[in-house]
Amino acid sequence: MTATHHDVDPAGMPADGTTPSPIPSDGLGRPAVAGLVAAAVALGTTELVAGLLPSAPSLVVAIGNGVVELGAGSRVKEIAIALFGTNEKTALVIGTVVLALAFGAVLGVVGRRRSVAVASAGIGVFGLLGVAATTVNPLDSTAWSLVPAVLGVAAGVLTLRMLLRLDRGITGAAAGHPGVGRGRREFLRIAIGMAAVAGVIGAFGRTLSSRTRINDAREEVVLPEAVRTPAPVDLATEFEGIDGLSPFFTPNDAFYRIDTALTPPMVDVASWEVRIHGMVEQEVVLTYRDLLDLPQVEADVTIACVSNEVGGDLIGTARWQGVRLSDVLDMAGVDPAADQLVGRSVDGWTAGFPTDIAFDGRDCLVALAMNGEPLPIAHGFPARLIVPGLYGYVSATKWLSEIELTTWDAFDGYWVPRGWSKEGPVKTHSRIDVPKQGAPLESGPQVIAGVAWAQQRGVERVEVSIDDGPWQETVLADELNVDTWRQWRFDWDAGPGQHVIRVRATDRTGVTQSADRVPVAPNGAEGYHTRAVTIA
Ligand SMILES: Nc1nc2c(c(=O)[nH]1)N[C@H]1C(S)=C(S)[C@@H](COP(=O)(O)O)O[C@H]1N2
Ligand SMILES: [Mo]
Repeated sequence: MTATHHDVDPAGMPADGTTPSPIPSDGLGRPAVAGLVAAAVALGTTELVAGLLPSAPSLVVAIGNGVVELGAGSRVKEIAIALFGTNEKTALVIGTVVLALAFGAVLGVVGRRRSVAVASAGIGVFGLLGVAATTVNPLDSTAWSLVPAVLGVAAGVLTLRMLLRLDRGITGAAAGHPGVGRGRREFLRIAIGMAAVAGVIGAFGRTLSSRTRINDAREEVVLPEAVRTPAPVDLATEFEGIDGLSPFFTPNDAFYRIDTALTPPMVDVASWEVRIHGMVEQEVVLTYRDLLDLPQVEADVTIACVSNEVGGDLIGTARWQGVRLSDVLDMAGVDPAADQLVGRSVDGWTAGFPTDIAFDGRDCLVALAMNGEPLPIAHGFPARLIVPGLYGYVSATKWLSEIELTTWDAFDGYWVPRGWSKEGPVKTHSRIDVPKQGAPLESGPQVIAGVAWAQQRGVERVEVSIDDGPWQETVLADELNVDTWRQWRFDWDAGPGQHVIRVRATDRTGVTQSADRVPVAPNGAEGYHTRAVTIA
């Protein structure tokens, strides 16, 4: 076995186990690693606990802020900005973590050379420092900070003791003993494993707390008054009592969600902006505040997914509020040659549609609110596009970060190269909501009801056919506008036996939806929705 400097302790004593030494040690590397890992576990635990408890502040952030507030502040901040650009918050967090880990390494050595109790107390002091730092920011709860502090210190102390015990076992064994090599490898394995776990739980805790912060910011938004759409026609009470029929407005928590995001992007409105650029006279950058301060309009629009199967539920109606897309485009001055408008999200998803659509009078919005509340995070907070008449995949960019004016040929949105049509107008369609498929029913009067949509054209007529019989006209709820679906109902005198109900819609251009089944790709399903029911 070749001797390395690790085999000799700093006092120059050979650690061959034969020389009596008050502190047998083959170096301070492992104790330092033990302390560093213990500090990482302590920090990871505090961040996890702070993330899980909405009222518990992050001790790392609190210490970072505390350092800035206390005297040396401006200088620290200057250095941080010089080193990390304007993102001094991140710099403070990184700085605090690095210092804490270094302090942990020192404590590891202290624990090895002097006493574990002293080192444990050191970890405790660091926890107290974190608690003390929360008093600097009036928004941090010092009482709640005790929970992550106590649990973090406990986890750190346990880790330190465990790793130092392992180290003592290794150095206690005779050098050159085959068990020593194995012990060293095991120590490293455990130390690296624990550090990795600490990193993962810490990062997870940070994600959880940023989620809480962004939810809080969203809840604090005060929506400005919007120009009301004409008072909605009395949406026929005769449709309200139909059990199982889709309500005219889809509640936000029941609204379908489709996107490529694994978890919805968490956008911090304090730093978020949307940039209107490309083929424009001047680039325009708008903050969330700017958008809230622009004239607000409301529009009731049914949006649908191109992937909605016949009879599917990837469709919903909401009252959207926001800024007219044409208003923000006019601020930038669109080059007449820019015949494609591309929306890009904070996570890089894109959707493009003809620029003309934004100016043809339909209610295209940079939407900020959905059914009277700021956009839910899953539906695009802080802002998304809403374009009546187009499927979402070519238009409805959520978590909007850019509006780029370009040409039709210069760019294809996210789904286009993946086999979906470049243009995505919504097809005229209808769905049966009640009775449910296979529902056991009594013979006698039954209500058949559902929804039909033909955004931009309007629904003219909905018909049902029972058991391949003649098409019979249904009763339609009043039309709110051409961009929202219409509920329909049909009173049926049901006789016993098996029955098949079919539905079809005709739009105001006179086009009746096609009977031929086509799949959702490349531009939306076609075919009649049918329901099989059994009447007792
Ligand atoms: N950023 C982003 N926006 C997106 C998508 C996406 O994947 N990412 N999907 C689109 C699709 S395919 C549809 S159908 C609608 C769905 O909007 P919703 O989830 O609010 O119902 O969002 C659109 N906007
Ligand atoms: Mo979609």
